[in-house]
Amino acid sequence: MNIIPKPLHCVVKEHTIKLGKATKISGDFEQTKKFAKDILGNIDGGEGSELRFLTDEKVPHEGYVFICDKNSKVLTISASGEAGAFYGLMTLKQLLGNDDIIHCADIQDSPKYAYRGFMLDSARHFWSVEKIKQILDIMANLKMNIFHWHLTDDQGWRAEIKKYPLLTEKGCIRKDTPLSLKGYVQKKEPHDGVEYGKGLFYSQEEMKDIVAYAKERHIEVVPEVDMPGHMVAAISCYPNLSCDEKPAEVSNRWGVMDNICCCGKEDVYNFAKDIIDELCEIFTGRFFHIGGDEVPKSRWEKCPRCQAKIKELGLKNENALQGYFNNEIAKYLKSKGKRMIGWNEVLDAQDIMDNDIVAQWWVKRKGDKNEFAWMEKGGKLILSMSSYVYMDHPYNVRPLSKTYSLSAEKLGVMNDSNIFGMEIPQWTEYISKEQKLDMLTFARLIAFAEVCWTDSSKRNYKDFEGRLENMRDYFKTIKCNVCPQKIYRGKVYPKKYFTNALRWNLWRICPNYEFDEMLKMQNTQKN
Ligand code: TNX
Repeated sequence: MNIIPKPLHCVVKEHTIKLGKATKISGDFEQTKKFAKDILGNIDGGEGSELRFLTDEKVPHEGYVFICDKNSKVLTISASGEAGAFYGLMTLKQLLGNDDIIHCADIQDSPKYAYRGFMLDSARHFWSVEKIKQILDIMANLKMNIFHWHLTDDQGWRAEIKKYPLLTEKGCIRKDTPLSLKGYVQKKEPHDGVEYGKGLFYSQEEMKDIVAYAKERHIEVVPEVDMPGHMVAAISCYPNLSCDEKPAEVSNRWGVMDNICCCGKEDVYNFAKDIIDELCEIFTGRFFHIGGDEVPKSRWEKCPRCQAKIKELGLKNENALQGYFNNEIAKYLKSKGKRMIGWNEVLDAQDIMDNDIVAQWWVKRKGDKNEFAWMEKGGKLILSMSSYVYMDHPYNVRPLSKTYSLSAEKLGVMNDSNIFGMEIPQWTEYISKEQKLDMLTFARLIAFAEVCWTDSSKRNYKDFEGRLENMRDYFKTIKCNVCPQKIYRGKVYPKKYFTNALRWNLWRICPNYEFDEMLKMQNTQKN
């Protein structure tokens, strides 16, 4: 059966049912029935058939039971809630494909993980509201339910904050954009020489629109404001946020910046809380992501205010100061009914940290001691291991099969009870065009949807790839353009003497090489 993610149990039947405009849509789940009408409304015929939605409390949350009755031409989708009914409908949509007849199957389905996320970096490059809605449609089709929105970074601030208008007047603009990391260490990497970002931010109305659009599709939007590091864009507008208070420019370099917020200053805590106040009015979900990754402490070590704060609070060191900052923000978020998420570096101060924080595990460090200690205490993790899932890296280094092979066990986690779920991030340093975004996002998003929905014991890469190829045209109709098989298999520059180290280096000096290869392939196909 051409269904992705692969359902838990599926028994294929011999018979078919013809559905269409004339199909009677009956039963519960009003919101899902509206979507069903839209889907079937595009197809002629279907007389005498019925699509029936039923409430069944026994079906697990987000799960559904799908039954095709041969004689009565009734297709029943049962679920305990609207999300499950919607996912049953998404399965039906895939079974229809670009056809109007479905080959019947009895399906019982529910997800492995409750948190199935995709992250988009809108800070390095901006993506239109329309493009984001298109991605949300595709996510819904793949039964994914978290859209993590990376809205701020050193190279651009993209969320309108009424109290701090400079953030989107000045903080969204950088002088130019690096083209690669060639000569990076000597600070000589090439730039495009073109100013980027004027007016490229989301108004509060636009963000509300995205949240509502996602919600209708059972997707929760998790905003991220990366703090106290990755804050150069904000510091360039309000230099008093930094330790030395010196004027700064929105960064036009990639990587980790040592100019971070000064956690010895009340101003910084108040600024963070003001931002949270405005964004919590817009993002109505359960979570708020505060980043917390890549926070070099060199400035804090020399900053009299940071040192005074460490002394005053009796903290062990600079890591503990970040832990204190995290706790203050977590407490504030909790008072607003939100749970804080941070990248796994926040675990460096776990001895003093609120246990309710969720850590997103993207990078391996110090033998993973901190992450395992956190789980032992009952702390929750989201799995986003860069070596498996990062989408911005070339397939040549990380073929699709590698992403598909991810599981908690692979990371040494034998007890799943502290795994909140999984998320796949798309960072956009080198992605400025929608065509490249599609190429690097969709094949992996489709594979990943199966990784977080279907238990690893039921997954098989070859079988998955077969379904992906069978469904290529279907995905195209929902604007999900999957890159060529040769690309996602990582077969560009596959020569034996190309070690992985060489493949990385090639990407560092020429991050477009795989994309260029794809364009060439497409052009020769046309000829
Ligand atoms: C690391 S993942 C980062 C990002 C970069 C990404 C590039 C994480 C929490 N930090 O700032 O964009 O690598 O792959």
